[in-house]
Amino acid sequence: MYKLYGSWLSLAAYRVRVALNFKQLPYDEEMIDIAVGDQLTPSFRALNPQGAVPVLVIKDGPQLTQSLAILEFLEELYPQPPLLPSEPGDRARVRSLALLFVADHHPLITPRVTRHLVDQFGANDSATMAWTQYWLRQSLEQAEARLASDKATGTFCQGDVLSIADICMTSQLLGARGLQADTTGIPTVNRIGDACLRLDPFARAHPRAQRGAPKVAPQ
Ligand SMILES: N[C@@H](CCC(=O)N[C@@H](CS)C(=O)NCC(=O)O)C(=O)O
Repeated sequence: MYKLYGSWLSLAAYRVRVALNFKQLPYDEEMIDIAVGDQLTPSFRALNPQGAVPVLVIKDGPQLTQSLAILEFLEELYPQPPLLPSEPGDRARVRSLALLFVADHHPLITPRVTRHLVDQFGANDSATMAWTQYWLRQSLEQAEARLASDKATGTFCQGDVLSIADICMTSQLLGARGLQADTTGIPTVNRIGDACLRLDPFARAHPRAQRGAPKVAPQ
C-alpha cells in the first residue's frame, strides 16, 4: 500500500493517481490543501522541502517527489502493463512529450508562481487567470503541432498504446478545461484526451472524484 500526499487540485498528483490506478497499485491519499498553503507548513516541508505535492511514501523505501520521477519509478518496478514503449526512439518521443507539459509549462501555473505574480507585481485575479490560461493554451497548442502531423500518433500520443505522454497531456487538458482556457482548434489533443478520460484509471483519478473536491460537474 502506497501513501500519496496529494491534492484534488493538483495536476501533478493526478498524474500519479492515474499511474497507480493503471498499474492496479493500492494507495491511500492524504489531501493537502494547496489553495490555502498547507504545503508550506513546517510539517509538510519536512516531507518535501520544496513545498509541493505529490509525495509518494514507500514503506521501507524511498520518499519520492516529482510526478515524472514517480511515474518512471512505478514503470521500473511494475513494467506490466507498460507506460513506456520498448523502442528507445519511441521512449524518447514519449518522454519528450511528457516533458513539454511537466517541465516546460505546468510549472508556470503552479500556486507559487501565481502567488509571486500577485505579491511582487501586483497582479489581480483576472491577470493571474489570463496568465494561467495563456500557458495552458500554449502547452496544448504546441502538443497539437507535434502530434497532428506525426505518423507515430495514434489513438494515443504514441500509437495505440497508453503512455506517460498521455497522462501528462491529459492532466494539462483537464487544467485547461477546468480553468476555461481556450481548447478550440486542437482536435488531436482533445481526441486523445477524451479517449484517456473514458478509461477507468483516469476516471477514478479525476480531480472532481477526490475527497474535498467541490461538488460541481466534472470538466
Ligand atoms: N514538477 C512537479 C510539480 C509539483 C508542483 O508544483 N505541485 C503543485 C501542485 S500541481 C504544488 O504543490 N504547488 C504548491 C505551490 O506552488 O505552492 C511535479 O510534476 O511533481
